[in-house]
Amino acid sequence: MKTIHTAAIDLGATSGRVIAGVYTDGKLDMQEAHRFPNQFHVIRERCYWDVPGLHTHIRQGLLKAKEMAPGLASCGVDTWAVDSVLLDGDGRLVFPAHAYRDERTLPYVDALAKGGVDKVYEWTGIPNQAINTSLQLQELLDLYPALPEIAQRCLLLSDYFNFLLSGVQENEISNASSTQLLEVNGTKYSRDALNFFGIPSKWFHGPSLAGKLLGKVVGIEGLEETDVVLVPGHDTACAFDAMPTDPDHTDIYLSSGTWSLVGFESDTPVAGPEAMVESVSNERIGDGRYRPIRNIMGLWLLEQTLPAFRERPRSDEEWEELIRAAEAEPAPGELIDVTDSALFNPASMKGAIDAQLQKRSIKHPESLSDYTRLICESLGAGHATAVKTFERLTGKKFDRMLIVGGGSKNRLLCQATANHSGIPVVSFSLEGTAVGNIANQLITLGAVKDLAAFRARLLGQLQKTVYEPE
Ligand code: LRH
Repeated sequence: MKTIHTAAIDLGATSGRVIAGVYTDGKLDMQEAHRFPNQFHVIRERCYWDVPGLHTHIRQGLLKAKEMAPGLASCGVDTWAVDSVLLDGDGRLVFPAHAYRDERTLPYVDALAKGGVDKVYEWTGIPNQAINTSLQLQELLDLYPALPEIAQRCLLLSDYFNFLLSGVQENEISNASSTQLLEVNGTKYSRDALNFFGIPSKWFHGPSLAGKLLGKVVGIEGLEETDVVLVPGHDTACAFDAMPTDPDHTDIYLSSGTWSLVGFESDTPVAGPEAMVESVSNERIGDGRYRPIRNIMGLWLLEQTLPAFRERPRSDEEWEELIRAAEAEPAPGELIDVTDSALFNPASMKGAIDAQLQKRSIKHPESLSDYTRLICESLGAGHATAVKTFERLTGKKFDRMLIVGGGSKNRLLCQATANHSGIPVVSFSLEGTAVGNIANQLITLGAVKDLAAFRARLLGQLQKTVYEPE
């Protein structure tokens, strides 16, 4: 059978990578072509992404992937959700890209909570969150009333990198659904939501379903024959596509990284006032179906606590040591409330955690292993609450939780999740986002029939660890 070479360009908020996929005889091998750190930069209290830097890394990564496999058939881009760029009529950037942790949207969250939130949820199925594209654009439009004359198009970051690679401007549906501007009962942008936020409808087109060829790579010498595939632009959509779900089970999924995204696949949204109160986000799969999720703060809490400790781990061995020490700590009696907005982007995460505990008259931990135990245990409880909420709202019963992403390698987190939720947790130690990205390329190229076929093959190939509730 023919070997097919693809490259997943997978950008996360704290690191990016270009992964080369080698697909032969139904078996997928993945090799890292390029990995680089990513972070937002703060200039005069505003948070921005280094978009030109990311573009340079994408080009370098693709060239390395091409060196590894001269017959590179295709590439695809996925990124974190919600952040966007505005382009003028020539495709030129109107603003640097703002990052979603910028507090500029907080007054807009309050304003929406005071008026309109129910309507907006009814139209879009997306809850009121500071990160939403809707509020980010509303803030810019308030500051710059002439913006609609200058900006002709809004692309989420995955769409923008697709444009740089292929010359084609498309809004892809999975990332479009994170904007709070897509209608929940259809696949078009919601006129009501666009009008409500005062956002020009010309800024968004389509959106397109994932799974189409955008064209050949332009502007990178040597890649003229490589196709750019429109994969699900949202990294979480790709991660969920990679879940090697067993059709005999009723599985709930957790994509565990900077964020913990707990949810499942569905033909219908989880809508209504109760879903709104529970912050259910009706995001979309690349094929237009639903992926109701709850967005929990995730390992960001631990990543941001580390800098407060000189002994923070810097290698795999040191991480292993830290997790072992944290496992040996007694289970904490009281947990952190992981939904506390004070943990969203504090100057010091340790300080913010301590302040939360102090408010509740709880003594804060001392050592890094204590904090690690507390954070993992609290996240486990957060994951369990999300499972129970979905069971209550849908009448479903989930038998197992499948985990992919960085957190799937964290035994403490997986065990805490199993203990709190009372169901087995199955960890695949998988770079889910890159796998899902490549799966979508293979399906679009016609090498794999569909997602079900891909998952069945992947399942046969993977090692899994099962954490039973204790
Ligand atoms: C994870 C993620 C998540 C979003 C957040 C902005 O990377 O895409 O699904 O909610 O970033």
